[in-house]
Amino acid sequence: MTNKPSLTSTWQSPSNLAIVKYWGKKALQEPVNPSVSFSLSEAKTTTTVGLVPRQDGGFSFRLDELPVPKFEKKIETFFNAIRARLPIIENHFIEIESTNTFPHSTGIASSASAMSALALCLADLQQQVNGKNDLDITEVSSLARIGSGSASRSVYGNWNLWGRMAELPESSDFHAIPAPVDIAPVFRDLHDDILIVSSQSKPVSSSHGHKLMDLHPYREGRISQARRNTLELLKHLSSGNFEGFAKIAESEALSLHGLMMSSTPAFTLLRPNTLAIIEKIREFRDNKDIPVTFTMDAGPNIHLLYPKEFLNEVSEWEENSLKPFCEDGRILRDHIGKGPEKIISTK
Ligand code: 2P0
Repeated sequence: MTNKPSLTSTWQSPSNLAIVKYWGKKALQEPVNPSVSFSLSEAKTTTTVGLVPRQDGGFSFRLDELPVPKFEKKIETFFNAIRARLPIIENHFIEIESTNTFPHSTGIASSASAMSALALCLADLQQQVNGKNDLDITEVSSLARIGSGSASRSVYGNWNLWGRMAELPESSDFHAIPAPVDIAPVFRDLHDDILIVSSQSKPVSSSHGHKLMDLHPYREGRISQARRNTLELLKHLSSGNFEGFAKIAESEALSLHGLMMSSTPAFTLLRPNTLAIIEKIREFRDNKDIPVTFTMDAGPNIHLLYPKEFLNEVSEWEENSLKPFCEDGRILRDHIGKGPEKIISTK
């Protein structure tokens, strides 16, 4: 910290991977459809926020000790939207320092881990200033959502749901909730190997992609599809049906990219090697009796998903058959995680 803060808070928060995808928004970053995700274990952001008493507010942000103008803009918009809910923003200078455990542009949603870590620090500091020490995690999820929609799902570990469904009374457009079903053992320690097809920055941001859903010709169909898939996915997560899970995961990933390719203007994030890997996965599954499936985020990289017990067989196949399609042979290995953690300084 460059200034001398009167209070600090440090949180480590994970990224998450959606199986049913959030794509399109309304009002203040509310989703047009529900989404279901799991939190990762290795891909995390650690953020320290320091409060320096100052009447005219303001903030600074550094990621890995460097300023990032693109993210500063996002934080400024976030602060303007949450000012009324967090009075500390008005009368303090907010110093933010973050580090990521994963490299940029590798298909891991850095805004989900970054904005959830920031929301946790801010909510924690507001409680400290108020003389309290408990956190209302629903409120934190709602704050994180305003920073970045997918961040609402990162304030919990394991499986989560964001978006209102009449059939699920606890669900909300304002904040995520833990998936309202018992998760079968096969889905409790799912592995996610991220096959890096390209680490180049995306030509179209997710925020812009969301906007293109406003007038998308398939909008209504997409909303119904996501609702159906959410209810089905929850059933599969609870019954342990991997085949059903795989069908939804792949259909959601391909539908997301189909929506991008049928937007006006259209854009394509898939690369030839993305499709080559998908073919290899289908071939492997047809020939072996091993449950593997895939999803994609808004990018060209493939997330290969499989239960922990198949780690050895899958790793060997990956090395031989999938690595050649990855940029510099890069594969990042991750799995389902337990959610955010407060870091207590021992200094
Ligand atoms: C998701 N994605 O559900 C979907 C699937 C990407 C593909 O949420 O504008 O970074 O900050 O709310 O959350 C990426 O969008 O967008 C995203 P903002 P966000 O994870």
